[in-house]
Amino acid sequence: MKIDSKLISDHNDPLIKAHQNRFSSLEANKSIVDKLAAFQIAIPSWALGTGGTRFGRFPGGGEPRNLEEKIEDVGLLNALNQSSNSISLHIPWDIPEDPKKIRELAASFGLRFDAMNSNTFQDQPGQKHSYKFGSMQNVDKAVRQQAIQHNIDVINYGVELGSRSITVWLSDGSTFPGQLNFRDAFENTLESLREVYKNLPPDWKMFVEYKAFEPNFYSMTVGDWGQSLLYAQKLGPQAFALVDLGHHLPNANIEQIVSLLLMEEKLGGFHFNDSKYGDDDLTVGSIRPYQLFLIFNELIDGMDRRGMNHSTDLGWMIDASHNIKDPLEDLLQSVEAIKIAYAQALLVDRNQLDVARRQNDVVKCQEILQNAFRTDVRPLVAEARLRKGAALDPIKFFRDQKVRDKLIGERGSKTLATGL
Ligand code: RM4
Ligand code: MN
Ligand code: MN
Repeated sequence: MKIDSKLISDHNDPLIKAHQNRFSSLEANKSIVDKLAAFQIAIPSWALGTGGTRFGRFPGGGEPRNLEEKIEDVGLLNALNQSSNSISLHIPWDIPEDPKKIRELAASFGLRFDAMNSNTFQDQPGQKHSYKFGSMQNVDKAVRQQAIQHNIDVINYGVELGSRSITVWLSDGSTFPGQLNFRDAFENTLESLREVYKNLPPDWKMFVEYKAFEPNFYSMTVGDWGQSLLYAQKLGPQAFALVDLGHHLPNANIEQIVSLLLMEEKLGGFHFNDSKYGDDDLTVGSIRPYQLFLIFNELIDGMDRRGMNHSTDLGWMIDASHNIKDPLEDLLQSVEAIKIAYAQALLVDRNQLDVARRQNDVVKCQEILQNAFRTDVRPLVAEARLRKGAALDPIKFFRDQKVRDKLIGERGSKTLATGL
């Protein structure tokens, strides 16, 4: 389904006056609209269908049945918000059978391919060795070799699609004390990652994503930012840590982690989501919007200090699972939440904050941060959309145009998307 730009202007026309009134109160901050317009967040191919828990899954209708339809869905999202001009693929859930065609299809929607993701956390039909006891850490060299080769295959697919990075998330670890020699597991994993790293094209990045728990519950071999950083440092300049917001132990200070990884030039990218308890993969900003703002505050501080380009120098991606909401509406909410947090963080008066810190004026420091956080920046985000020809209110558009019903009409009510 392609969205006609005339439909978007018809949607915007009756809303524009109210928008202009709201925007006028933020005129003083209009310089950040360009930054907001440039900021793009990649959509994961595995989050376009309904997710589930280990207890059950309740699929909705009209879910994309194949990679082509997933690309269409991301094209649709991007037409509505002009903020997601790329898709991130998980292999083998989304193998591009004809990469050239797939690349052209994506380009016809104005999309490119973000990070490629490998999967050595599930066994695939016909696979020779099992990952039951880990992949890159495995005590058996043949298993490690299989995992290495899979990652190399993923890079090769990515090269054909024009991607420039691979994200390696390993479920490796142990579930019971004594099961694993921690050092051997680390060293096997490092050696395996090195083999993959050797196959990186020179303009590629490798993201090493950590996670504190699940599916292993006693130890994880890439369990926290310290371990990710160790791997990334040992691998070389093309390797970086990747922060998934749901992968920390409760109450971790993620903004501090981000700040230090940036300082070490080892922050590669982000998987945005939100959570209450663990890797809940909920809509970004639905539970802890203040934390998200604090993270963006550190991101901007650290990136500006190093002269980095906000929109292109780190990998920005959503990694979520939509169990009870329409996946497309959920993704629109997530992208909006990210842009709101980014806009609020751009409002922080860094000079004033610096002065207040030097004076140990704790109250003032908090005031500065919270003044920014409590500013309603939604008109700025909407203005950025408007300038790019997107919808002022993407969810309203989605509902008014009955997009889901149309997708059900095209694809049927009993479709199942690959993914989580
Ligand atoms: C993991 C992790 C990875 C994602 C898989 C599906 O928990 O977040 O990034 O690829 O889930
Ligand atoms: Mn992730
Ligand atoms: Mn996760």
